[in-house]
Amino acid sequence: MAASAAFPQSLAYITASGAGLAVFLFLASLLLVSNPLSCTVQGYFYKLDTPKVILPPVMPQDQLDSYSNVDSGDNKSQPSGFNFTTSLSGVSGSISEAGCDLFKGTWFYDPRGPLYTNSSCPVISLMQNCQGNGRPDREYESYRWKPSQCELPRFDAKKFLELMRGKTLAFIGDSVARNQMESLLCLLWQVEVPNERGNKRIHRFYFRSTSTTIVRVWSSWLVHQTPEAIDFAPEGVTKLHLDSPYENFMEFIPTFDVVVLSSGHWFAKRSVYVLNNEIVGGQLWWPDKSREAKINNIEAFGVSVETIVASMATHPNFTGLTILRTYSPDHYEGGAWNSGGSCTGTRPLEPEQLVKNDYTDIMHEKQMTGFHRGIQKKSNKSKFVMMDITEVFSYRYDGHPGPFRTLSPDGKPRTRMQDCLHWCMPGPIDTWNELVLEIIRREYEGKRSSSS
Ligand SMILES: *[C@@H]1O[C@H](CO)[C@@H](O)[C@H](O)[C@H]1NC(C)=O
Ligand SMILES: *[C@@H]1O[C@H](CO)[C@@H](O)[C@H](O)[C@H]1NC(C)=O
Ligand SMILES: *[C@@H]1O[C@H](CO)[C@@H](O)[C@H](O)[C@H]1NC(C)=O
Ligand SMILES: *[C@@H]1O[C@H](CO)[C@@H](O)[C@H](O)[C@H]1NC(C)=O
Ligand SMILES: CC(=O)N[C@H]1CO[C@H](CO)[C@@H](O)[C@@H]1O
Repeated sequence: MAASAAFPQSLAYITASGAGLAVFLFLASLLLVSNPLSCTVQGYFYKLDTPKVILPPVMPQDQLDSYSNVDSGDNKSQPSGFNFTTSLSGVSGSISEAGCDLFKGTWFYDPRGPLYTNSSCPVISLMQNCQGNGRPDREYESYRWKPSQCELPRFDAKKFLELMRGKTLAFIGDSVARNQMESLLCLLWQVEVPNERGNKRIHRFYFRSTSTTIVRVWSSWLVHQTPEAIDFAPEGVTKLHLDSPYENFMEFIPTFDVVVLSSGHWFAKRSVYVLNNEIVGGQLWWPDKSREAKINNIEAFGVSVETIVASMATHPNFTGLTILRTYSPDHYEGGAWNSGGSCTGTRPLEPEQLVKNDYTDIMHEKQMTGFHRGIQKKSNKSKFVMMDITEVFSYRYDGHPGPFRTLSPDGKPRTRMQDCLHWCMPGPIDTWNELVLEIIRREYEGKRSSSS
C-alpha cells in the first residue's frame, strides 16, 4: 500500500462520504471535542529503529468518537517523577501462570452457544448489537478458547461476583475498554441486574448481592493531555504528556481492587507527543519538516504504557491487581475503515490462514516493553498481569460488526463504513472476561496452588 498524501486532513474530508459527516467532523474539531480528522491511510517510516514501511493504522474514527466520551474535564497537569529512556529493546513472550499459558491454544466450536443474547442483555450498544442490526450468521458467537494445557471455564457470573465480594473492578481506557465492560455487564446481568450509579467521569454499576462494583473511566490514551499551545505546537491539536498518567484515573486508583487497562488505537490519531515539557514527536502533525521527530506514534505508545504502569506500581496507596489487556487486533481487508475495508469472516481463521499485521505486531511489542519497564519500578504491593490477547484474537476476523454496526432507516445494514475493530456482543470479546475471571480466580483463590 502506498504512502499517502501530504495532506491527510483533506483526504479525510474527501473520503468521509456525506456532507453531514464532514460538517460534523469540522464542527467537532472546532470544538476540540477530539481530533476527528486525523485518521487516514498513511505509510509510516521508522527513523529510529526499523528501516521499513509498516502498514498504516486503521480505525473507525467516527465510531471511536461516537462512543460518547472524550476525556473529561480536568486538565491539571502533574509533574512527572519518571526517568524515561527511548532506547528500543524488544521484549516478547507471554505470561504463564500456574503452569498453564492461557494464551496458547485453539478456538473450538461450543454448541451450547453464548451465555446471553441481544434480548437477554439490555446494555448492548447499538454498534455491537450485530444480531439486532441484521447480521445473518451467528456461528461466530459459539467459539470458545481452549488453552493447550488447561481449561478456560465458561464464564460463571455467580463465581465472579463471589470472588469480587466487596471489591471494585475498573475498566480504564478507550472504546475497546467500554466494549469489554459491556460484555462483562451482559454476562453478570444474567444473574443480577445492577444499579447504575456514577457520573460522566466515572460510570459505576453496583451489584448488591455481593457489594461488587464495576467501574468504567474513559481515557483515550491513558496519559495526561492538554489543548494549550506548547512551543511550536498551537492550541487545538491535542498534546499528550507521555510521562504523566491520566490524572482523573490516578485520583481513584486506591479505591480499585482490579484494574483492566485498554489503549493503543488512539495512537493512530493526530496528536503531539510531549516528554518533560518538550515536543518530541507528533502523529499526523509535524509542521516543520526540517525538524527531526525523536519518537513516532508507536514508540509514544510504548512510553505511555510505561508511564501508566509505573505510576500504578509506585502509587503509595494502591494495592490492587492490574490487568493490562494487550492491543486488540483489527481486521480491515481490502482498504481502511473509510475506504471500503471490510471484515467478512463467519468463523475463526485457521492457523495457516493467519496474515501477519506488522502494525499490530509492533504495537504489541512496544506495549510489552512498556509494561515490563513499568513494573520494574514497582515499590508498592500491587500486582500486574499481562492479558496477552493480541495473537489469540488475530484469528477472530469473524467477530467484528463489519457492516452490521448499525441499522439504516430502511432496515438494511449500512455498508459504507465498516467496524472491523470493536467486537460483536455476544461474541469473541466475552472470552476476555472469561480470561479476567480466570486471572482473578488465580489471584484470590489459587494462591496455594499457584506454585505447583
Ligand atoms: C483547564 O481548562 C480550563 C478550561 O476548561 C482553562 O480555563 C484552564 O486554564 C485550564 N488549566 C490548565 C492548568 O490547563
Ligand atoms: C535516569 O536514567 C539515567 C540513565 O539511565 C541514570 O543515569 C539516572 O541515574 C536516572 N535517574 C534517576 C533519577 O533514576
Ligand atoms: C435481537 O436480534 C434479533 C435477530 O436475531 C432481532 O430480530 C431482534 O430485533 C433483536 N432485538 C434487539 C432488542 O435488538
Ligand atoms: C495515601 O493515603 C494517605 C493516608 O490515607 C493520604 O494521606 C495520602 O494523601 C494518600 N496519597 C495519595 C497519593 O493518594
Ligand atoms: C504497602 C507498600 O509497600 N507501600 C509502598 C508503595 O510504594 C510507596 C512508594 O512509591 C511506598 O511509600 C509505600 O510504602
